Amino acid sequence: MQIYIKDADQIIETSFRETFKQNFKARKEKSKIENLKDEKILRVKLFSKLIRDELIKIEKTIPNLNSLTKFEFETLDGIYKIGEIKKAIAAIKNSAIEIKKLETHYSTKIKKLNNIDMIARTQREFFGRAVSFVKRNKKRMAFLKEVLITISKIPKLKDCHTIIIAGLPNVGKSTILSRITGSKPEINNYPFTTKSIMVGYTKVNNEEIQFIDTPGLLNKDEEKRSPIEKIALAAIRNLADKIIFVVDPSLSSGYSIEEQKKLLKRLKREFNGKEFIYIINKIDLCSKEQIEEAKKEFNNYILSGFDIEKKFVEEIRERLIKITKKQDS
Ligand SMILES: Nc1nc2c(ncn2[C@@H]2O[C@H](COP(=O)(O)OP(=O)(O)OP(=O)(O)O)[C@@H](O)[C@H]2O)c(=O)[nH]1
Ligand SMILES: [Mg+2]
Repeated sequence: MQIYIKDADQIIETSFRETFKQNFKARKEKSKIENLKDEKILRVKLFSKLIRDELIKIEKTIPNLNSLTKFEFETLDGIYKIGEIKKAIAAIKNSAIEIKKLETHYSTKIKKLNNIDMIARTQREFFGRAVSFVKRNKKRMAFLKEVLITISKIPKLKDCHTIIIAGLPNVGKSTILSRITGSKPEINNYPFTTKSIMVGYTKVNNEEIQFIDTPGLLNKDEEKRSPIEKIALAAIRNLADKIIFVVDPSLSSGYSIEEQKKLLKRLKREFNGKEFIYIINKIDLCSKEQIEEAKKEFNNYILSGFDIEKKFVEEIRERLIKITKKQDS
């Protein structure tokens, strides 16, 4: 997406430059004053068109707000309020209409004049009024530019069955994502504020399931999250149907079961009422005792590890089939 939106001063400056660059050919059969009027009107029309084109371009650059995904809509609404964005676009569009009206009014006026000074003054008056319409939109243009930049940073999430992959760092979340989504998963790395969101897809029963790995975001304390991170999470919460919680009992990630349970407790609060699927990962690295302890803590678990990858994928797919069936009924 092209983010380039000119600001008000740039629009005014380039429109003036283009307007006066244009050559005007005087016609021999016309009087000096008639030629002068033609020239002034030509430049009024050109300036009006250049400015209106720029204003309309702003509206065209903003994606259609009615065709945003639920995730994009919620994220934008949370930060700016969709109503405010619509108002800004409408005001800019309206200014373009008003400038067109001014163009007609001043062209007609110039045509009727017979005094050189008056003709020049009337043209100047048009420029002044058109410029003031652009200047009036200065804040709105800056606002829409910011909205556009935010839109470009929102990961392209779909409105389909969505599962969040959560767990402490290094427990194997990304590995689980690629195990589930196949050998060549469509895994995208979106820069999202300071962190990134990874998205992968798989199909069961012809239905697409979207997996979101949100490294760092979920493990952060609420108060340490930036406003945009909070909004992103609110939107993800809204999209998520289930949460896969990855547990690593092997201690190789550097976290004890107790610490992992603490995160789970917080996520249960945060994703209140959502179903959790527990994956006990890295069992190839675990002692029997570690596996037994984890099994007791996390009911309805699925085991995962380098030595049982095929079995894991079969089990998780069975679970996913149940999920899609449940949601469709
Ligand atoms: N032995 C073993 N190692 C695993 C398994 N799954 C993942 N790992 C390793 O654990 C390390 C971390 O895996 P990742 O998938 O990157 O973990 P993550 O949770 O996505 O990590 P962050 O993105 O940093 O939070 C990597 O070196 C993986 O190869 C497993 O089942 N067995
Ligand atoms: Mg990862």
